[in-house]
Amino acid sequence: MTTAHESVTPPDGVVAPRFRPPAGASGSATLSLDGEWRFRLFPHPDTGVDRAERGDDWDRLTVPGHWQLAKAPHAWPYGVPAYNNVLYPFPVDPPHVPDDNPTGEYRTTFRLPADWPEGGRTLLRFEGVDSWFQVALDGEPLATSHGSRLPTEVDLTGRLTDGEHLLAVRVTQWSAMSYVEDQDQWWLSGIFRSVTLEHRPDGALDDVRVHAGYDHTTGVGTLRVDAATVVATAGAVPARVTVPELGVEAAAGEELRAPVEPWSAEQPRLYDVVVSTDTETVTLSVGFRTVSIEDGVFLVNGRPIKLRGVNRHEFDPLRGRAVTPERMLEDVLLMKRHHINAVRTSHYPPHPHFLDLCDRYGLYVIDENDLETHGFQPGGWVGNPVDDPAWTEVLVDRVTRTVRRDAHHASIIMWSLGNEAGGGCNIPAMVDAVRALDPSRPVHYEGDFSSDHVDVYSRMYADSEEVELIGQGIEPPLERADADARRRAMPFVLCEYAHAMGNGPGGLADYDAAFDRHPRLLGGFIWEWIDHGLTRTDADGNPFSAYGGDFGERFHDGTFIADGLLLPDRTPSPGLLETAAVFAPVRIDAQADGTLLVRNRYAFRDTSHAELRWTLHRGAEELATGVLDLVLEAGTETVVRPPSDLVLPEPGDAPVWWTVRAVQAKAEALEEAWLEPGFQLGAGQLLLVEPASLPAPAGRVSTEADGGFRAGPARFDRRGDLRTLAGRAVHGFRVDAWRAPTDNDRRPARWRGSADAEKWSSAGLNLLAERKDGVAVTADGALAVEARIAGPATRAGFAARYRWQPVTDAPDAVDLVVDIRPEGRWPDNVARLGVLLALDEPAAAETGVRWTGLGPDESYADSRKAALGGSWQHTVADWQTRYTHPQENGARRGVTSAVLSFADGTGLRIDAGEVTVGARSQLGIELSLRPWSDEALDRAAHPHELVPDGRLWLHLDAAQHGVGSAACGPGVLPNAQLHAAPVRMRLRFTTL
Ligand code: IPT
Repeated sequence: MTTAHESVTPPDGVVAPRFRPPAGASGSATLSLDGEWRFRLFPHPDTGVDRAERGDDWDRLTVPGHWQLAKAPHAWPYGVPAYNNVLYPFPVDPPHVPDDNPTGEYRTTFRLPADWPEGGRTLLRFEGVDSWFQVALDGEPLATSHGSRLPTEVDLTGRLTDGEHLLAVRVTQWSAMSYVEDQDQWWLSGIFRSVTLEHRPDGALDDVRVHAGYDHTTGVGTLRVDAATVVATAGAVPARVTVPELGVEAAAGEELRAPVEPWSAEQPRLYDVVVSTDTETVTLSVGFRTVSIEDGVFLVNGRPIKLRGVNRHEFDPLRGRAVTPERMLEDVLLMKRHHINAVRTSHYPPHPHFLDLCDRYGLYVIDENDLETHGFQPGGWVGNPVDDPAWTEVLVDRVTRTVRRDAHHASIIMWSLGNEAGGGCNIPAMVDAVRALDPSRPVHYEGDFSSDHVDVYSRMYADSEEVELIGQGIEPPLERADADARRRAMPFVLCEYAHAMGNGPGGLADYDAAFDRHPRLLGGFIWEWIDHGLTRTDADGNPFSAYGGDFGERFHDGTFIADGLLLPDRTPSPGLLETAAVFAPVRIDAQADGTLLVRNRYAFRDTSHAELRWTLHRGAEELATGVLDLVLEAGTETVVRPPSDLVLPEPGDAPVWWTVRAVQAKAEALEEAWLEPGFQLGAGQLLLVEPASLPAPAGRVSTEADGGFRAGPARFDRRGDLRTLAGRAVHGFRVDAWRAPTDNDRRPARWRGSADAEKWSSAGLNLLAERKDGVAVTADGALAVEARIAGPATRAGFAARYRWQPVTDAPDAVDLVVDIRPEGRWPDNVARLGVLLALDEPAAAETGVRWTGLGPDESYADSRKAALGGSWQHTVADWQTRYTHPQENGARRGVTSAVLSFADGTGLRIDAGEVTVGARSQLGIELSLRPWSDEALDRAAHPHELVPDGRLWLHLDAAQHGVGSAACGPGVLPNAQLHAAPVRMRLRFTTL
């Protein structure tokens, strides 16, 4: 038996999908039905409730919204959100879904306003209902629909009176359509986008198709608007088209030509286009632009562009996918402010207003159809709707509704059929339908592995080495020569890459460099924009970001939902800051010959809006400043060096840097001045003067009465264990090689081999212990402590030598040279190499830290473009990155000195002298500070579970392993791997 919500037929009783002008474009009357509705949830679709039932005594629930989140973050009276990535949370048996199928009955009443126009037609429009629904007016069933992220219109003409009307909507959580809406996100149900009544005058502009192009050889824009009144009587309608700003006018269906400023994401120029009939006027925001593919290169307005993009799911930590216009604007502005120029609307059409914002602020969009059937993959794709003719009509309906809804947006440069939906007969059917409606945009679908049907070669998570081969056009061939030749002539896009889960992504700069090198590479979309952590409160009322399993779901995918560049509350993660630095339109990079390479990476604009300001600085101390007189044409580059008359100071206690920043010189002409003068468009620096080396220590340790030792502010017991430093008890001091694994460390690179974190624990790195092998005072007065550090059950270990020596004329200082030598067989990499120091400090979190080194934010060996040399300050609390799932975070690299200011007014200064890892010597150490241990960090499931333990934990590392992107892609590349190697570090501790 197949019930209505299990039927595989297109929506029924609805208005035929149309190229509807965007909301607000017409002056015709509308009435919003958003607000408080009556609601009851039933366990089965067969609710037994009459459609004429008003539900006056039912619960109240806000539309738009998801019923699971109706009382978030405190209560879940209507079932909980549940997170699945790939797998269906019900038996795979299409089109059937379980009997246990939460079903919401919604009721609202409305009256037409007194001034509602006479005549014409009235449509009821739903922008998005998840997943299947039936609509009844005044007890009479009118329509059934689906396509959660697509609009549905129901014609109410002839049914509306002056009186009150009862609207009843029954929504099921599961339906046959759940099989094609298996995106990696929370399952959330209900009327989650707006509901409106829309008046359509007779002779209205129901269907408006905009064809706008730009000829870059002549500078002429072309425009044709096809207008039709389709709701009542299908057919063209006589309409006038004017572009007031251009002073041109034509009849609908005729082509207009005029010199224009083209639209691009860099300069999102829009023109008002006014289309009018006798009864309706519609004002559209039109961008003139042409997308083309020539010689395997993707062009906008005749120029090659690069997509520096992100995958965006709609998400709000309290409202789920019911995102507000404010959130959408916040997303767009955050993207623009971080130099993101493209969005893939993974994996469904977003709220239409988001696309208005992309047009207006300038983002290239791949608009993706609401289609994913990933849950068939584990079963070898058997039964996949995408390869089943019974589904053709429904799938073509879906994708054409997408095109019709969104085609007027200049920002959309490609259509995407969907995501992870396998292959089969419905792929060409959808492609043909899309091309028939809109031949002006290329079609994308990554799942068409041989690119037989699509226009661009798309992949996900290919590593940068393979991308490099594809860029050169020398990737391994497809078996079929014709398919291979066709694909080899296509531009290449990474529809997903640089999986941003937790601490990461590492290696973004390697991809970006490849994109720049090869015209075939169109760029890509980082996975993904935001962590979908839903806010909930724990038993004590503390709010936290919940991921899979946190609502008691028994079948879920845990932390994998937290893989974005933004934390759930939209705090930019260090990964987003790195993205901004790597994607910078004016890239400034140090070169081996001591110069800076400045590249204008805009496709269309010169850099006259930017000022290149330089400073010569020692730490935070400014020594000289200036401005470089430089304007680069689009796509050009030049080399700059410090002015020849620049006077460099003698080496002092901090490195001297020449830092060049390209900054916005004047505000852009957008209404909301999102781009303020001073906004950074790119930055780079040169190290001009290394700090003076630390003077040799040359003091003598003293022996204490109890057999222990003293060296300046450091006291040791007779075994050579450090017991106090700077007047604080020491709870531990030893070589360390482990870190609280990141989400990337926990997974094998591209699901092959074993995860780094596993290798580390099998080598015992998470359980290291130290054995003292000897303690002696050397002839020159130093305390030399020999030790061996190793974990259980392994012969591998580290031989360490700590050499402590007081500093002549500096009674508050002690010098330490650490030598670490790996012994035995080591896994192919280790997490870190350095020393761990735990000091007694009740107010560890409030401890201030001022450091000279890279900053102000964390950086890792493969995520380091954002960090710049200088002097920075924080508290230990602020030093932490609160990743949604706690893990290693906060490393500051290149640290030559750090001053800790304790709550009691005392302080400790740490200086780093020479540091070598293997044969390589480097400036400074990597510093990490925490008010809790790595073990506690590793154990915590959520950041709010971490509580200071009364100690200050310091990692003074020579190096740390990179972060990579193994959570769903390549691991740490060879250029950022840390192998067990001999290490030497000189450190100096001074009590303040
Ligand atoms: C890829 C999906 O397309 C995306 O939606 C997301 O789930 C991502 O993985 C992981 O976060 S598919 C995967 C098989 C590469």
